[in-house]
Amino acid sequence: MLSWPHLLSAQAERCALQISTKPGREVPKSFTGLSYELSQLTEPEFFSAEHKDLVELFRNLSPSGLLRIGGNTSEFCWFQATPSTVAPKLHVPTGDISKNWMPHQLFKITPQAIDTLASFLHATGWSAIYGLNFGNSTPERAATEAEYVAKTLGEKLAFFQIGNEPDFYRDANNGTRPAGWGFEDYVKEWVAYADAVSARVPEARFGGPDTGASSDWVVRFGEEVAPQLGNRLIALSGHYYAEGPPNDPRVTTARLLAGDPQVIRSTQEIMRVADMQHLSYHMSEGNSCYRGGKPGMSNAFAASLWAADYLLTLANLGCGGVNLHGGDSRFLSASLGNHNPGLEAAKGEAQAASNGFYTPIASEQHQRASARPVYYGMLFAQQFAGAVMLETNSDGGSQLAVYAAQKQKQTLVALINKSADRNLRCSIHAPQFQHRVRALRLTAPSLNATSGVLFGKTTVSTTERWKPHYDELRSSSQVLEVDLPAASALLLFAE
Ligand code: BDP
Repeated sequence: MLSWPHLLSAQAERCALQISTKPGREVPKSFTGLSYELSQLTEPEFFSAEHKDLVELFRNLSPSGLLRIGGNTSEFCWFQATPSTVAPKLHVPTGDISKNWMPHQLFKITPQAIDTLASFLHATGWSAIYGLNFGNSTPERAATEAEYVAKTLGEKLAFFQIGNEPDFYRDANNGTRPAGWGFEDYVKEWVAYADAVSARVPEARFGGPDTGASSDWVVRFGEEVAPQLGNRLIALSGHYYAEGPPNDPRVTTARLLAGDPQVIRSTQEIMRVADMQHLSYHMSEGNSCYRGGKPGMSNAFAASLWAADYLLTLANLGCGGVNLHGGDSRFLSASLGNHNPGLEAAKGEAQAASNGFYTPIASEQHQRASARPVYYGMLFAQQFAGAVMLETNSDGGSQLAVYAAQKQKQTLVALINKSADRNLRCSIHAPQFQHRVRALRLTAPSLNATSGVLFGKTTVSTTERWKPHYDELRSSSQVLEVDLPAASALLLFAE
C-alpha cells in the first residue's frame, strides 16, 4: 500500500518556485506582536508575571515581541494617580445609544496595574506600546499617566500612542468628536497632548496616528507631524481588519483567504513616507474580521493560514511590526458598546466566548489561557523575525503564497496553500539548497477546524517551551520537490 505522501503526489497539481539570493527588507526581532484593550488593565492580575499561562504563551510566540495596549476602551480609561484623583465625566454620545459602538462606561487604571504590567513584560521579554486616552481626556491627565508609565516600564516602553482610530471619531456610531472634525483639528489637538507629555517625560517617544482605516491619515501624519516632533516621533501606525462585520453574509472563509490587494498598495504608500522620515511602521491593531471576529472563521484554521500569509506580506514590505488584537471577551464586548454581532453569525450554536472570536490567545475569566488557531499562523511567521527577506517567484496561482528569507546561515522558505481542495507538488529552485533541508508543517483537520492545529507535529502548551519536530529532507541538488496538501503550510530551513 502507498503511504499518503505518494498518494498525494499522484493527485497533486505541479507548481514551480524560484528563490533568489537578492536581499530585501529586514524583519525586526520584535515583529510579531499582540494587541489588547487598555481596559484589560482594570484587572491588574491579568498582565502580571504571576499569570503563568499567559507568560508562557507570550514567550512561546516570541522571545521579544511587542504588546500594544489600546483599542476603543482606551478612550474610556482613566488613571487614578493617587487615591484622591477623581474620575472624569463619562462621555455619553447624543442620539440612540444602542446605535453607538463605543464603550458606555469608564475603566479605572491604578498604578498597581502598571506595576504588574512591568513584571509581565520582564517575565516575557516583551515591550509595550501604551495607548493614552485622547478621546475623552485632557493633556494634563495624559501627562500624569504617561509619567507613571514611563517611570515604571522604563526601557520596556517602546512608545506612547495617543488615541485610538481618530479617523472614526466624527462618525455617528463613534461620536467622540462632532461631524466636520477633521485631520487638521486632530493634528492640532494631538500635538498639544504630545507636548504636555514631553513636558513631564522629556525622553517620551511617540507613534501614531493609529487610524482605523485611513491610510491617507497615516501618510499625512508622517509628512506633517514628523517635522513638528523631530526625534520624539519614532513610528507610524494604523489598523487593518481583513473582513467584517461578522453578521454580513458576504464575510466568508473563501473571501478571507482570497486576499486583499489593497494591503500591498496602502502599505507601500505608507512605507514610502516612513522610509523618508526614518520612522518604522506598525500595523498596531487588526485581525481577520472587525467587530469581534466571526465564529467558524476567525477562531478556525483558516485564520491561521490567513495570519501566516498576512504577517509575511507585511514583513516583505518592510513593516516594523504587526499586533493582532484579542483578549478577554468581556473587554472586547465593552469595546463594541456591548454589542456581540459574532453571536448572531453563530446562528444559535454555542460558543466558548461571547466575543473576540479572533483572539490569538483565549483567556476568559476563571479559565486557563490557551493558543487559538490564529496564534499558530503568527508563530509560523515569527520564524522570520530577525531575517532578511528574499524575492520569490511562483506559478502556483493566488492561493499559494510563497515567502523566503535569509537568517544568518539558514535560508527559510514558507509555502502557504490556502486552497481548500487543491493539493500541490512543488519543485523549489534555490541556489541555497545544497546541504541539509528540514521542514515544519502547519496542519489541521480542515479550514473550519477550531481545534487540532499542529505546527511541527505539536501544539503550544502553557507549561513548557514549544519544541517542534522537524522532518529531514535531503537535497543533493538545487531543486527540492515537496508535497503541500490543500489547506496547509510548510516551512523549510535550508543550511
Ligand atoms: C477596533 C477597535 C477595537 C475593537 C475592534 C473590533 O479599536 O477596540 O475591539 O475594532 O471591531 O475598531 O473588533
